[in-house]
Amino acid sequence: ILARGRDLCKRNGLLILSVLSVTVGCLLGFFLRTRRLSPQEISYFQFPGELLMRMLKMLILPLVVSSLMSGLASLDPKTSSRLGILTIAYYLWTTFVAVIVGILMVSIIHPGGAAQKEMTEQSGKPIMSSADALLDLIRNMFPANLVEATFKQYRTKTTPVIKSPKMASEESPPQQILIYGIQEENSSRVQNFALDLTPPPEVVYKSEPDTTEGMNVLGIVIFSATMGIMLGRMGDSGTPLVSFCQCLNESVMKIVAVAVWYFPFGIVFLIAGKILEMDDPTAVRKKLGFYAITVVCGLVVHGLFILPLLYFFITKKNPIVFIRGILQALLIALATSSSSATLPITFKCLLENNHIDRRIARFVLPVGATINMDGTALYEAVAAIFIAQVNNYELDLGQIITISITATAASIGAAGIPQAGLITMVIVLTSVGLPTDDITLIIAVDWALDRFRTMINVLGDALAAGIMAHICRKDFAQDAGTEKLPPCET
Ligand code: DAS
Repeated sequence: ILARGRDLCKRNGLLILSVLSVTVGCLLGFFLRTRRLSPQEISYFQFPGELLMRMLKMLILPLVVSSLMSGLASLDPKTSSRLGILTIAYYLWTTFVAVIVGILMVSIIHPGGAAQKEMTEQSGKPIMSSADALLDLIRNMFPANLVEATFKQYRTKTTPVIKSPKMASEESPPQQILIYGIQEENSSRVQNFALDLTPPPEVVYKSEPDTTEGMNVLGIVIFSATMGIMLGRMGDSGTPLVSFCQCLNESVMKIVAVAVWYFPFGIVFLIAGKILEMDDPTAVRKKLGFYAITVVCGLVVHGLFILPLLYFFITKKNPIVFIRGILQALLIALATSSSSATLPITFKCLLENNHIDRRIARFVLPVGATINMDGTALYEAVAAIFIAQVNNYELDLGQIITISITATAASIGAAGIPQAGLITMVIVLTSVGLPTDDITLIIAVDWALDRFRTMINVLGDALAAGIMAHICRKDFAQDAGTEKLPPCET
């Protein structure tokens, strides 16, 4: 028994540690809430968790660029275009299915009834038109400066864009919904908008710019994928750069193998620190209980039934074994609520536990972490219809179809960072004329639901890699594991 126990710990030590760290983090967080720590003490307590997030973010740029460029370059043009078309088609299809699941769930459970509010008047005007918001998403796919757009500390200025009149009343000061936008120097254009809701008055009038960390990996993916395909066509003359990317990718994965032993420690403080910050759970339970249940039910149906069944029918393999292999990545997704930050671990799990061909993983995962967000798409559809229900606003079939399309598009444009889905939700709401400031209704539980939808996002990417590896297995059989460059294409 000792030998078996030792073997189990050796094989799954990290996974066991991570499960324990999530549990300890939750217990510690709720215990410390009773101690009423000061904001300063909370910020010190959150430091180890902040280090974990920074370690993961530090690895994303080199990992995504090296994976895509070396992965695509080592595929012959026919295989890379076939893999690309199949992957994108699969991603769009599963994202749309997720939206349909969400719409069905929210229509059946009808959580908006419990949170009904008197419909006084159409509150607040849309923060920005859906056309502007969609243009902003497309604009961000082509950042002027790739590295800056990916990891710059966004200098933001508080830009009071909307006062929600229904909240302003005599006894309470006018609250504001602010758009923390990226204002380019000397221009009024708000780019890469993010929502920050009703901070206490003293924050609203803070003069110096606030800073929020941002990440827009989409630009990297487009650049790296294009470069990878170009390199693949250059044959031997592209060897130096491809070899550099292969070495870079290997070294990043070795850093991950070392850093990953810090993660359980960081997860404890990341989760506990978040619990210390959250609103009073009882205050949100009655209004948002059914809403949270609807989202979780939708995520479970899509993530634990539809996606695994799709994997089983296509590959004829046991999805449970596959999912067990990526449990570590799912836990990191739960702890960080960032699918981009989880990417290094998703790679590690797929290559080491599920033995997916690295050339498949190097393409499918980075693209998936940026444009394939089933959990987010489902969530945005549910949230939009929930807000319509709360406002007693009857959506017709055309609006439901609009929601399913815009939720799919918004999830593609959402970055793999915490609460990105809340930000792009503006597009879905404005596309059907719903009041955008009603996002305040769901903000209280968004940080928790974000973790679960991020898990489904990561699960969807990983299963996609497994499915693509099965579909393209013949293309890779002859030179499995090697990464020789295809002959130069004249
Ligand atoms: N947290 C996002 C992610 O990393 C998902 C979301 O915000 O909806 O996938």
